[in-house]
Amino acid sequence: MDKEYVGFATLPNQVHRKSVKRGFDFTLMVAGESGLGKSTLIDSLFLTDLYKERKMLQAEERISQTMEITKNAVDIEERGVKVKLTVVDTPGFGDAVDNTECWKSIAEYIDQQFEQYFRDESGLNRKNIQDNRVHCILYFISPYGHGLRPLDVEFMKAIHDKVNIVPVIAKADTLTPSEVKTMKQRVRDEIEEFGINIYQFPDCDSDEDEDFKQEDTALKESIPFAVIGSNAVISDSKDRPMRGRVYPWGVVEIDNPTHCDFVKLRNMLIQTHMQDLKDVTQEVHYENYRAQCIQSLTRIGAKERSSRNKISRQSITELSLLPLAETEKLIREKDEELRRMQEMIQKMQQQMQQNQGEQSDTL
Ligand SMILES: Nc1nc2c(ncn2[C@@H]2O[C@H](COP(=O)(O)OP(=O)(O)OP(=O)(O)O)[C@@H](O)[C@H]2O)c(=O)[nH]1
Ligand SMILES: [Mg+2]
Repeated sequence: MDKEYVGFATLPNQVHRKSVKRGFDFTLMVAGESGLGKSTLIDSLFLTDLYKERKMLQAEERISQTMEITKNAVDIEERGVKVKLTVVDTPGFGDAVDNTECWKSIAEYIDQQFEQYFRDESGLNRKNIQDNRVHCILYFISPYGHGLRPLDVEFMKAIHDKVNIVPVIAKADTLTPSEVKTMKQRVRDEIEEFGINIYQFPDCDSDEDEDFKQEDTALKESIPFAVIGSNAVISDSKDRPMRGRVYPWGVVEIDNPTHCDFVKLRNMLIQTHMQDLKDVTQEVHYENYRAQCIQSLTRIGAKERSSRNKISRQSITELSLLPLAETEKLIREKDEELRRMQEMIQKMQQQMQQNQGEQSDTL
């Protein structure tokens, strides 16, 4: 694999065209138990780009424990398509009895990005919005358990209405191929059993060619992706550098498709499914958020009118959506929008009457 760039050469033409003008914003987040290799994997997936200034690591370098939510962004341009890729790393859950705080801060982060987008969208500069919404979250599942742990279920359910969840089995090098297979099946069954909504890969068109269909089926059957991360660069038999893990009994190559699903995951994220992940974020997750927001605002608006501009601070805090000034601003903007629409309708009606008048004159 070419390590010099994150390849967009294979982006479908349609997506290509759509994105040329305004560029692409894509945000990927990782979450899961501490020590499962989240930081290592994103480093492996996007290292060259995320740490461009830094030289490629020659020897294994320790990645320290992630202590807070960290954002890393990189601008990529290929064949005229600009992509701003943001990777959000999060601290893993620990052994604490109550780990709710961990996933709360992640859920809050996702909501904050929606809130920001909602404000920008209602603002004056709506043409140049920077999209920081989280388009995909890789959820790391421990390879040491017998499937999902209660915390995994709790976490995924807490965020499954907000973001596209793509589950991955961490440190797949610690499992044999048949163990990986069993584990994948179990996780898939449990996801269904517990009613967790993970990202649904879209069906491929029936008129696609056979190769494409087969690839698509293989991709769907790989879920949850078994991944291996490494920040060590080793040499292969032809002395070419590659990422891998060295064991007394052999070498694990992370971008060898027979060793793990690393390449599948990478291609899925940055090539084949990036647009769909963005579409689902916009059409499902963000629309949900927006509908809730507008509903709450309408309620506040009604209250405001009925109490003659006296909004009680308490009612707003109860809804705890936006600061007071923001809320008022949004209500004003919505009122203004309504007024404009009414004006437009009036004008159209006038014009129609005029037209009718002219027609009957000519008859
Ligand atoms: N065997 C194996 N070890 C891995 C793999 N990925 C990472 N590790 C090792 O696991 C340890 C923890 O990796 P990190 O990437 O820091 O894990 P993390 O999930 O970011 O942990 P937190 O930041 O605490 O949430 C490191 O010693 C890594 O070298 C893997 O795929 N297989
Ligand atoms: Mg980490």
